[in-house]
Amino acid sequence: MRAIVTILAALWAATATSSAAFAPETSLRPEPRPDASAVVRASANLGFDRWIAGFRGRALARGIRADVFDAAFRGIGYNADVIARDRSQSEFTKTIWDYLDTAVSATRVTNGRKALARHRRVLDRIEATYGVEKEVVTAIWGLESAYGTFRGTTPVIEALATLAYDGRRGRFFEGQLIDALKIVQAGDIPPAAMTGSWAGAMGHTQFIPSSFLAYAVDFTGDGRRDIWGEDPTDALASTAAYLARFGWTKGQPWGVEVTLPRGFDYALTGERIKKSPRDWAALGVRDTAGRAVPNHGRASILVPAGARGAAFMIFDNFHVIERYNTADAYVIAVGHLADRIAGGGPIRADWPRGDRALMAAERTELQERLTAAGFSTGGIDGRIGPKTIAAVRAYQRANGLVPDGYASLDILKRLR
Ligand SMILES: [Ca+2]
Repeated sequence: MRAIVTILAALWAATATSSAAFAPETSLRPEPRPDASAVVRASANLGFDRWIAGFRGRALARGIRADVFDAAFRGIGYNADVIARDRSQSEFTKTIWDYLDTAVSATRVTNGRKALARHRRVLDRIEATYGVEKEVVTAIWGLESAYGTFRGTTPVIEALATLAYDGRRGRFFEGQLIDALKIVQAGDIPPAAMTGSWAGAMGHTQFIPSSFLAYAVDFTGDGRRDIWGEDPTDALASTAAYLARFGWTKGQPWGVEVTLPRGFDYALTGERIKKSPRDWAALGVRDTAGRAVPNHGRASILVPAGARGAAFMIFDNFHVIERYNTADAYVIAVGHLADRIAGGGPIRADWPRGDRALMAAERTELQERLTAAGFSTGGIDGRIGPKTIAAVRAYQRANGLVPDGYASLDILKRLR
């Protein structure tokens, strides 16, 4: 269990590397291939070379063979481009509707249906083996690499070594670097072919090294777990294995768009409150066709943009997708893209499109002002997480507002 928690923390850290708040745009990893002229060439760096010499001893002590280490580090240099990307924290966070417009665009839906058709046989076998629907696996593939189009071209050993040396989150990246060397040592991939995002997420479905070691599978049966090459089979099976490991329930939706009745008590929204679909139906919650939602197990009501946006009844599978990336917007995008690939329609409700996202300084200010007003956000980190949402909700309730937990600019202005 401890191992799993560590891996999860590592995965979250990697997916959240450049996110200030929920910044799910970073989940559309990896970035487009950089223009060759813009690539900052690895530069000689004396301190970096000294660090490698010290790290070599630590890696060998962890069981990496000297010949494997030396081959992997041949030609490796300090990669300034990686650090530049690590430093470029996005000032703006996308609203969920802007994010979904990109993540579940008509093009991504069309390409997803084509990709599924092209790989249907292997996706059927993966679904039969791991019990994860092929549309869900395909949707994650679509968000992580645009169905294999953008798998990342950064040399992973060099990127992780640079990040480990840089030290902002050095311990985490040194651990990932050791795991990357273990993957090379196991013979899954030659070091020069081990490419990925600037933060070390690799292949079709963007596994970081620790997740690869724990969950990647050889589905083709050739003795190598190849998530990097043209053939996506091992990567797609590895994603299904990952979701299965975290408790995916086949046949259960991730969530269902619902309508809430006039006068609905928004204090009942949020992931902490779970009821059976039958109990929700008794409170007037219906699907968009006006029917009670079938019983897929206990569920919560999520209103990611407050009372003026779409509402979803979410089931346990929602939390399984969270293991890939904890941002609600990411999970909704994966689930909704899967539904669309399967032939479903768009989200029916409107979003409060006149609102803009809070900037980083505003998110921090919101937390400071809520805390000062007696509604603790459990710390000031600029991230709108469950504690900040709960604080917003408590503030709204105390001030006679709809307690939907939506951290909007209106709330910040009221607090000022
Ligand atoms: Ca294989």
